[in-house]
Amino acid sequence: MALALLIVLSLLTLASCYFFGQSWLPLLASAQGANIDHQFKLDLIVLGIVFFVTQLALAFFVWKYRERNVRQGSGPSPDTTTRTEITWLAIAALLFLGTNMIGATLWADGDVAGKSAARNPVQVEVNAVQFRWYFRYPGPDGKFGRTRPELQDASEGNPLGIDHTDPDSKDDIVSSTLLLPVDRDVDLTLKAQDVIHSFFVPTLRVKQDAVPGHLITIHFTPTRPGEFDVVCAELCGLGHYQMNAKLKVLDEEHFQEFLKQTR
Ligand SMILES: [Cu+2]
Repeated sequence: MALALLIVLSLLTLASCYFFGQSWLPLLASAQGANIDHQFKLDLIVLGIVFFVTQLALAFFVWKYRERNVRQGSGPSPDTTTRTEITWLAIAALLFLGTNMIGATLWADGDVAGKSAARNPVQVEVNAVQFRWYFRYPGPDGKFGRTRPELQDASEGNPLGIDHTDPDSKDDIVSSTLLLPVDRDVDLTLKAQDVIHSFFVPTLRVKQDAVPGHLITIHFTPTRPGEFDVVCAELCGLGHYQMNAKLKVLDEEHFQEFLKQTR
């Protein structure tokens, strides 16, 4: 029986390592995504080695310490066990803290905080509302017009509650598709009208919660023209499954055309 367990555990471990060794990541379409993919792979390799070694050790010990007539008191002393446990705990803590700290730096890279201001970023305000996305561009003046919650009315054609008496709002563009130019820095400001949503574009490796009452900024550079999925990654209500939109990454010329046409 112990031998059977040894074989089954070893085979399961090898099969898991084989499947996790395949590439599961979607197409990469942003400049920052390469670092995130690298971090994913690093985590997978480090934790994969830990998984492989511990599972094989488990299989071996199941077999080695199988039930049989053993002399009492021949096991390791309690002192040895405590020392081994402390060592393992310290290694595990180092591993998790280490990978977390690298991850935190990567996460901070995607946080705008004035980072891209000097490079003329494309500004878009992302509005999440059960169960739709609205993308607002500031227009040629570069300023978003004022919004007022009491003016929000999708049936009146003003889902964001834009105050049309504000001159800055005159040239604002609202779109249900996110259009962005390729190879230019993008600053998104995330807003939520009702509950917490999560703006997720797998190909950009961008995922950030949109929280009511907060303006959350993220930053990235699309590197590949094409059409990609924008989904909500936070269970936000009954219609959560249909809360998706399209991201179209265009060359600069077509992007400028879109801005002109919709004005
Ligand atoms: Cu949602």
